[in-house]
Amino acid sequence: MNKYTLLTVLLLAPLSALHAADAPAKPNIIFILADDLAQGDLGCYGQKLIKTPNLDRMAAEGTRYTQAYSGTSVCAPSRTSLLTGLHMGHAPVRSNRGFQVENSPFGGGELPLPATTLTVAQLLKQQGYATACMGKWGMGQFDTTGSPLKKGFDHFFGYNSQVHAHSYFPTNLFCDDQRVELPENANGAKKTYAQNLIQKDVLGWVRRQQERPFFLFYAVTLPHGPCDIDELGEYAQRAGWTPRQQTYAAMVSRLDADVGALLALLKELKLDTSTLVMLAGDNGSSFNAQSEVGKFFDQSMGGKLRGFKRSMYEGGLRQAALARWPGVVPAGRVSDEPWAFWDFLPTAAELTGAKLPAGFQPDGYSLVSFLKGGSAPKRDYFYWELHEGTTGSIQGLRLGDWKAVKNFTDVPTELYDLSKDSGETTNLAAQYPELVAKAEKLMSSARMDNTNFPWRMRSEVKTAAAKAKKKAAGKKRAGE
Ligand SMILES: [Ca+2]
Repeated sequence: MNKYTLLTVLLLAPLSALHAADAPAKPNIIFILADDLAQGDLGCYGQKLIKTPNLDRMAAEGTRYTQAYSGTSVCAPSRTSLLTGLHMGHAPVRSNRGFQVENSPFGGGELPLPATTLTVAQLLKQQGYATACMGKWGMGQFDTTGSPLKKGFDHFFGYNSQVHAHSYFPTNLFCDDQRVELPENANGAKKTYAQNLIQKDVLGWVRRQQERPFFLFYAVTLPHGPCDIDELGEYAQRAGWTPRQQTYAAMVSRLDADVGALLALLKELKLDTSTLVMLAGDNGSSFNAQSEVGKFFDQSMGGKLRGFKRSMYEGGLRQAALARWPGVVPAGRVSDEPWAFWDFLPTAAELTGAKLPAGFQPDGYSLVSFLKGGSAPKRDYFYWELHEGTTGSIQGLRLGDWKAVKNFTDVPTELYDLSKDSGETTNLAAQYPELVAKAEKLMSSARMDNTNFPWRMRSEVKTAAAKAKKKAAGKKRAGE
């Protein structure tokens, strides 16, 4: 062995030893984000009709959280919060918003993350991690500052744009920033189910990560609409179920099976004791609790959670959330303590010894001690906002067990006691005006204005929507 070979061996030794050690200095980190999953969809949260054996086992082998909160109640801002450590008062993306670069070869996308916004992937890349995002991105096309490849990910596979992800049988996906053509799906043919390709890419990528610790952000599109799948499996036999109910159940069970295969791969590669795997929904269900899907699968969990996607009530914000890391995260623990997506970046920083840049203050707190079996970090409040075309601007704030919701309608700020009323049925605002005043003050001080997201009353949004509809109808008539 010459001195250069020896030097190479010495340099590589600590890296190759990482996977073999029981308590690695730099564990692998996987965050699986399921799109529009309702907390009650999983067997481990009480679901009786949809089978989720792998996720139920993941919960039994790890910890299940009953009060984990998303960044907000729709996709792009919720993901932004997860990746940036910022809550909605400071996040650069606060709604789903289309964004089109003129003459872009990639087509439309969403409002991009700014160049100056730090992501957890950038932080971990600086720590020597291999990084990948598979599934759905939605935070900037490849020719914008928000490209996943500019936000710390070495590799991307799937849908960049949320709108593109509204097809499960698309005619193309993206591998990094290169189009992967799927001509077999042209003209509405349903030959290749995108999730199958995405899952294959995930498993292949993990298998190739033998030299360095890795961070995988697996942003699964399941079970987001449209209800569509290649195989109904056992649900094809369910008498009395509607096609939509069969399909939705099959999509949740596919999510379960695909996560199961990933966990099995970690075991096969002897990586499961050196890998933290977290899973959560990105926002509440897409379905109203009284709908064909919401009611049939009891997504409100017997009225325990009010509201769904696009709402500031618990059903829009509280997620199914699991963590598994054998030997580190306690097995079989169920925690009712609250935490939120903006805690993920500080958690990853502590786990890997990453130093946050000077001047950067995340809104979240590290969950490392909590994950290991301790208490959740103490904090003054949780804060959410959202600016969607259908809802106008809305705000939510949790203060201890109190929850304030401000819908910017003619109904003033609502107040609920989550310790007795997780279903937010009884508005106690009139009885506790001092608490309402405190919550309103915090809703103001927790946030900074962002010119991309001006406040809009729900009534303004409705008037604008009605005008746009009238104009569109007029154009249609004129064209006929
Ligand atoms: Ca979503």
